[in-house]
Amino acid sequence: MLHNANDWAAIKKGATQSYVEAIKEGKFGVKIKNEWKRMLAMDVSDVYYDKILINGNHTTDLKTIDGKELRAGDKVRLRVSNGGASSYFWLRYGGGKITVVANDGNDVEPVEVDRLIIAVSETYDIVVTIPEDGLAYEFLATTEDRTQSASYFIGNGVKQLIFPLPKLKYFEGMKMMNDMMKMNGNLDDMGMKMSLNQMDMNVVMYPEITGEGGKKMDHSQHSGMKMDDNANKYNANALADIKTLNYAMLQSPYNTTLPNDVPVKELKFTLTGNMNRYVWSMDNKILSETDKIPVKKGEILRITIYNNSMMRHPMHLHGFDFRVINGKGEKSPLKNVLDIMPMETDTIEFLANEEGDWFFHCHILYHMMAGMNRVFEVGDYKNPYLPDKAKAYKELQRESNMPHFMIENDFATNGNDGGAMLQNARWSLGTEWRLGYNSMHGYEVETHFGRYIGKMQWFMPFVGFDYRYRKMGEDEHEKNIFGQTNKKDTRRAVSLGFMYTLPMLVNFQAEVYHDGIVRLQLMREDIPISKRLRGGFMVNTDLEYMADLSYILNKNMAVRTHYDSDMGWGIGLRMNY
Ligand SMILES: [Cu+2]
Repeated sequence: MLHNANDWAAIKKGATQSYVEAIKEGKFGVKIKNEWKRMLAMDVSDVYYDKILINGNHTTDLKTIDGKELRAGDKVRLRVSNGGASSYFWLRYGGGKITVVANDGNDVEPVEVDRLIIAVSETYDIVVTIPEDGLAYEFLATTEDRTQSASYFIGNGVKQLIFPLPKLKYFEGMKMMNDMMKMNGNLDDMGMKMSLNQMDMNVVMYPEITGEGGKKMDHSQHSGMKMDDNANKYNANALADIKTLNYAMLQSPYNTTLPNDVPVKELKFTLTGNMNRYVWSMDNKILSETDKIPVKKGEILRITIYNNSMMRHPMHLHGFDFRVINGKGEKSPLKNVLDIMPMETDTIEFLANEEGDWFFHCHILYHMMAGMNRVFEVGDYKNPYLPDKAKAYKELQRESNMPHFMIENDFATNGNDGGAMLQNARWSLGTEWRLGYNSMHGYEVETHFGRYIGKMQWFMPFVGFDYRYRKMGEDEHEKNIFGQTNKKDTRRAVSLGFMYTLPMLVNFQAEVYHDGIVRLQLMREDIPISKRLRGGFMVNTDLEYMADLSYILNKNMAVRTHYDSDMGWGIGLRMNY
């Protein structure tokens, strides 16, 4: 749904990455290479929200605690839980350092940082200090895409604001993705062993770490560190004086080792998915394509997760805290949500000593609903509230692969152009129509039912059904470039074919009809010319062609003008849902 709609969310956030914007920044080559590798615009967070709230308010003043007025030197402990559906937040404080003392409800050895990012559903307990009387210091939560924030002012007096985070350098991010993305859609870490959020490729987009676009920051004070030093290329803490929390810095105050005399079950998962169709999975399988994973009660489950997708995923486990293997040995920290960035590999382990069906899922709710989940079935438990376990699991599988529907139509001066689609993670039922206002222009409806293949889902074989009616003159007939002719006014045809996404995001479609007629077609929609202007084209071997331009007005409307070989030139209003 998110990605079948138009680019309204990106337009609202000022996050579009169109050709015009790329040219202005001298990054047109980067944009073209990005599309050559079949990637859409960089997407830091998919969804646009109108407002960000802390405890229900956009701005909050914390002046007293338990009736006692806050004063200089007071330490305030905040428990910050990220209750967002899909947003990560940067947490920063205007009154000095932030001391992290607990994570996901588990104590950690206090660690002092300048900032931290909190993943969806993570919890951090932090301590901040009021440095001076007469000021109220801002604690600011900013969305990862830096377009929204909410404030919490701690102390009494004049509001002391913290500087807002500068706008992301999207084209730098795009360049980085171009380097990482292989032509086959897999990611290449270029020899870096990435884990625990220590290397953050996104730093290339952060002006406060890597400088304003183009010019590099002066890092001469970091002796022995060169900018092109591959080992630290994405290490935010090595690149700048801003200290950012990562999971390697978390240490439990207690010994968290698991018993060494119980069996260990090792599991490996690869996080998979693709932006183009917004399908998210594990090992390229969604929940509805997998069974529950049986675990014996009392076993240790050790899980290694590799993220081979382009987005970060906050993986959450129900029922247990797990140890994060982060180099702290006996004092490995306990967590129940672990954010895994693209190309990272992380290992977690826990003692499965509680019977039950335990959900393990990405906590970006849109990914969860897309099927990026598994269920661990620990022991053979009985739950009086769940008499039919098999049926309950089927229901969960169904819910995590719900079909979504979209429809659009261009009400134009030369006819109606439109389409409708019903899709889930694998299957697609789509129909397109071109309805002229008279019989010479004709009516055409094409329906395809297909299945997407592969992790990137560039390939979709389908069966099709075409209906077209066009009143032709006496000696007129339609002839394609293969010399095959259609003499009939009315044509009903069944076909077999496939769609394939070519570099530059061009869709190639090949189709053979039951009467032997062959049709090849090239098509691209939504070419991002400028912030709101989109172009598209279609050519096929029936010698039909179409070109269009549309200007996005809002989430559901665009003004569209197009030229069609059957119906000529037209202008209209395109509605999409
Ligand atoms: Cu996810």
